[in-house]
Amino acid sequence: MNDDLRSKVIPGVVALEEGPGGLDVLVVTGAVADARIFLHGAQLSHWQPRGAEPVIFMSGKSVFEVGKAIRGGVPVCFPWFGPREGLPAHGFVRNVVWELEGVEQGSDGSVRVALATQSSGKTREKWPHDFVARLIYTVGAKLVMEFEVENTTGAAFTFSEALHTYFAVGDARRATVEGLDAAEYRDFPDRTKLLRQQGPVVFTEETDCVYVNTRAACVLTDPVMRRRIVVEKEGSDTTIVWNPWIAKSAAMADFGDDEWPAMVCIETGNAFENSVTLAAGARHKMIARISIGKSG
Ligand code: TA6
Repeated sequence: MNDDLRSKVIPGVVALEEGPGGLDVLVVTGAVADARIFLHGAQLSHWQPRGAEPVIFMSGKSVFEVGKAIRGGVPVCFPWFGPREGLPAHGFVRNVVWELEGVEQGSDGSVRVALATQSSGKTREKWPHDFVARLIYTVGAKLVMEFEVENTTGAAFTFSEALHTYFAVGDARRATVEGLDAAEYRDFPDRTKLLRQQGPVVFTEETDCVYVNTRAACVLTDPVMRRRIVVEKEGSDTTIVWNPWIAKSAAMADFGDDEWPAMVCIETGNAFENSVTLAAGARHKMIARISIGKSG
């Protein structure tokens, strides 16, 4: 660990450790919650409020290699959401090591962790714009994720984004997601088709829905773990709900064939018609606030 990083840890609260695949991991042991955050992709892989079960799902088959996405946790999708011909799906910032900008303790026992990444000659080959991306996690009784993009070029650019959060559930087949009733969504694989959600989202098959023009909070109810996970957001007009189900799970090498019942993704983003056009020198911030409660 270099001295610069060493100066950014808090003994007994935030440690920098060598994680799987030799990737640097920030281990947060806060007064009110624990978390783990890879510098690779600035990807949180664990959040556990004191006295609760872990809230975030990680695949047991994930690879841990710079240049490859970690499967689970909160992948950061930028500067595009979804596939792009000849380019990495969900953009490239989840595949690079971010800078640790700093850590600090809050008066409420929370721990804030600030990370950043920016454009380079290599990124410009994939996306011809200059930017700084910053991600601040507040690890507390709630998990707050603030993702900010700054346009450091001399002209406007348009991007799409998502905090692609994998939630741990007892059984996706019994889970429901409320908050999207009547919202329009782009289905999969035909994303040109706009449908309208009726009632809660339930999981009876592969589910890959991009809900557009919605700023609603979502509530994931998990009767097996007897908990509710609430996802509130700001600066986000798109919510994506995903469960790969059986066939897609079997097709993903970095995801266990039998892992799909244990997770539901509720992703906070701006994509498709909600993509963001950012003026030169401007900044855009998207915030997701995750909290848990008892249910049933
Ligand atoms: O958020 C849903 C989705 O876009 C799905 O289509 C699926 O591809 C998922 O993301 C995971 O993408 P990844 O590139 O991480 O395998």
